[in-house]
Amino acid sequence: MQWDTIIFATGNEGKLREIRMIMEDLGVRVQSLKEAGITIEVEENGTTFEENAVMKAKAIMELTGQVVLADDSGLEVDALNKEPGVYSARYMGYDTSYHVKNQTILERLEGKTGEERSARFVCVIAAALPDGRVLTTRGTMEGQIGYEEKGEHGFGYDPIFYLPDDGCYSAELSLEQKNQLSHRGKALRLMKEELKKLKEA
Ligand code: ITT
Repeated sequence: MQWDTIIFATGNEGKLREIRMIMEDLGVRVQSLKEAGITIEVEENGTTFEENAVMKAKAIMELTGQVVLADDSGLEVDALNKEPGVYSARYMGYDTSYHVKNQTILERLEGKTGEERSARFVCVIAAALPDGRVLTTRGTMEGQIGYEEKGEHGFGYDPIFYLPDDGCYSAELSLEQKNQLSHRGKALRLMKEELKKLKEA
């Protein structure tokens, strides 16, 4: 199996920054879809993070014959029946700004306090190998929806995601700090261990 380059099947620049930092020491070149010259959009019509991550990774593996990783992730807000969940990127439409999406979630939680605002980020990483094997790993980051938007780092829903144990919002964390704590950091580190074992086998 070719291990010099793997493709990470995402078009999300925020995810890519985090992924590249964590995968740095794997000894493999991590290529984005753009760098691999791939412009197709994979339809994400699954109902779970696992289904969508596997769908994305397999579609690009079948196109390229290379080892392909994909991330499907989102925000689950308990008081909103775990919305936006797998629809996090599509919530209120792809083209709606995150400022508007974030303000809407804050408004929908008006009157709720403390634990009633519990939420989590979920990330599933899928690996599709050219021999047909598929692996998945999952990571979560527990927290609460804050009362305002705060912080300049990260992307998406980070400005409204409050971490009670750390006393700050996810968008206030540096890239290094977020990778230590985040759903994506956890899922990627687990996947990195799986890939190391496969590479050495
Ligand atoms: P790709 O499918 O191309 O990877 P996408 O942005 O469409 O990119 P998803 O379908 O997995 O990705 O949707 C994930 C959405 O969940 C993402 O767009 C954010 O709105 C939200 N999200 C996931 N991880 C996040 C994080 O670490 N911080 C903030 N928001 C996050």
